[in-house]
Amino acid sequence: MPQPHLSPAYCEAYSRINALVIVGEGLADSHFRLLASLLPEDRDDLRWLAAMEGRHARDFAGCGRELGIRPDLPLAQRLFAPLHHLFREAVRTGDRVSALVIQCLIVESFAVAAYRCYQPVADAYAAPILQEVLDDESVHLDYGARWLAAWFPEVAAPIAACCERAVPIVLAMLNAVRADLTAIGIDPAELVGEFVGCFQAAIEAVGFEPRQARGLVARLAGQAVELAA
Ligand code: PL3
Ligand code: FE2
Ligand code: FE2
Repeated sequence: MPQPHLSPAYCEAYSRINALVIVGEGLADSHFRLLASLLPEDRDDLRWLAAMEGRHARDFAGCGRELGIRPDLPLAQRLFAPLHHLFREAVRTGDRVSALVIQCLIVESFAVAAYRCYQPVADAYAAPILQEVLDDESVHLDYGARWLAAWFPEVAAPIAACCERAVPIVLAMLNAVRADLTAIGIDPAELVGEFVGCFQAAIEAVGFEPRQARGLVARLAGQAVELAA
């Protein structure tokens, strides 16, 4: 049996996707540290979450090494830059709601969706790592959802405004790596569907009515489809 995981096309695509995951996890580490400075009352918890992200970055780097692949880190940094800048802007202006929405609701939903879609096609080394990481990501999502829910409905409008800016960025990132996702066995449309479902559930957990949540998410996802067309 040929080893589909090690064909040259697979390895090339994997070097870009693996880099995206390593950079995304590394940024999540730095974002939770910045959140710790923004929310001093939760500082220790947030530093703990940051340390989990640092571990994820190292574990995924190990997955690439295991396959003998060098991750394309500069490309991944370029792809993550717009989202990272939006997060930095929120921190700079002391906008705790936007910082939590970007990292805990949007980035973590992105991570959960990506890892769920990768699970069925993951190699034997990555599979157990993915399961552990998935459990951690739901803790990160939960932290943000609980914090925001405590301030709902006061924070409803700022949450929606932040989503308008940040969700299209994530969908554009996914679009930029469509071909690579397909090459490693992930259907990009399924990944977008998984992201939409996960993100909508997060928005509902914060306090939006299911109908409102569906409307917001459908509008943002629709814009991205137009963008791609
Ligand atoms: C939050 O803890 C980390 C955020 C990382 C987001 C990475 C998204 C990567 C998108 C496509 C990845 C497909 C899955 C491959 C897994 C090795
Ligand atoms: Fe993570
Ligand atoms: Fe996370």
